[in-house]
Amino acid sequence: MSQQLRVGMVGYAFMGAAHSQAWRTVNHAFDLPLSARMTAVSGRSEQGVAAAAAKLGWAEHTTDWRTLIARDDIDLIDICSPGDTHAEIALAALAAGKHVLCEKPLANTVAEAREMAAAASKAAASGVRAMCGFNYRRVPAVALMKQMIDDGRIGTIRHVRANYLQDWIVDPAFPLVWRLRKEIAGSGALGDIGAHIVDMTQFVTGQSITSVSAMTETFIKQRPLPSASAGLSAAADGSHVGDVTVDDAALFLARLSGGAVATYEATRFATGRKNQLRVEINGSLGTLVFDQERMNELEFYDGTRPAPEQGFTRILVTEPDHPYMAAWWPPGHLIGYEHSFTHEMRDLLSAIAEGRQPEPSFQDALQVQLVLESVSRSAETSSWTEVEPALQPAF
Ligand code: SOE
Repeated sequence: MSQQLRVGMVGYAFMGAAHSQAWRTVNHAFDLPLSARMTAVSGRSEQGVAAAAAKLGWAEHTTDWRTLIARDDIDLIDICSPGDTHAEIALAALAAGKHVLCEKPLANTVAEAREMAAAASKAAASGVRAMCGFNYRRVPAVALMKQMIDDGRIGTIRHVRANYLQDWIVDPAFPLVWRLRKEIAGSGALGDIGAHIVDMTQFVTGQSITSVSAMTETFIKQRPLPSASAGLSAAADGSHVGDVTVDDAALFLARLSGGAVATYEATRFATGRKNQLRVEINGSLGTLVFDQERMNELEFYDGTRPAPEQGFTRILVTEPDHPYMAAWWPPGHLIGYEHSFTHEMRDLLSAIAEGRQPEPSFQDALQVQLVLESVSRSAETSSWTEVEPALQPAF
């Protein structure tokens, strides 16, 4: 019987459900020295969190996340709550000697992200680990993309072209939910989905974004207040609408540390695109393309082949020697979005068991936060903006 790693999760909405599925399956899919135990989940609504515990497979539930941190029978805190809660919960958990998995983006501000990265670095000295949940790194086709770039298969990288397109708030009648309020979410499409393509492109290329030139747009400026409009009161004129205080779309040019040039687009107004994350990397010897809507495939143009044979090939990323795939089905049988979270938990449990730093670390996530902040500043000033380096903490 492997040693248990007892988990307490904060939040039980979309990411809480995705993480729960991963905690339920990780030890059935992978042979690991640590076995996850879903000890307790916390949420603000007693009725809601009780139902979530039963549905998602948590042994206990609470309405106060602080009780999870106070328990000596919980080893890891998994933060799946909105961005305005990440810093307080992570800092308390690290101070209590708990490992931390925190959903992306790490925080709502660079200041919070810095404090979290410093606390994680300090905690690491006593074997406490912290990781940020950029799950798309763990899609097998993305991991294969990184391997092929690292192996030089497309040569020197010239272009990075990354889009993350959604359309769930195109309807002006869609209510003013928490993701549309800066004080809770920190930013809009930029931090929610732009963070993913920033992290993914830096991960697969091994290059970091050094400067940006950006624009953002909020197409619908006011929206109806949601029925349970916590923290919102009707407008002074009695109307039940509220101001959208985040970006609906963020677009930016970028330069990367290894000389590549890049374009990024993150929007919630790409009508018809439900969750299309697409990254194309052009190199001196070839091109690689990942499209989340065809997430079991990788397109590869090998410019080193004899001219008559050149063309884009479609690699079906389901072979046992493809990243993570030996755990699943025979070749040609596909996996889904939820498997990236199971792979995330596999890598986190392995790192904890082996006493090493899981990636992306809070320091890696701080660097993403610095890019996001530079994009916002560039959009506000309509100017090219350098990305401040994420200096390692003093200890
Ligand atoms: C946005 O709606 C969202 O849920 C992101 O927050 C997730 O990170 C992404 O994986 C799916 O879309």
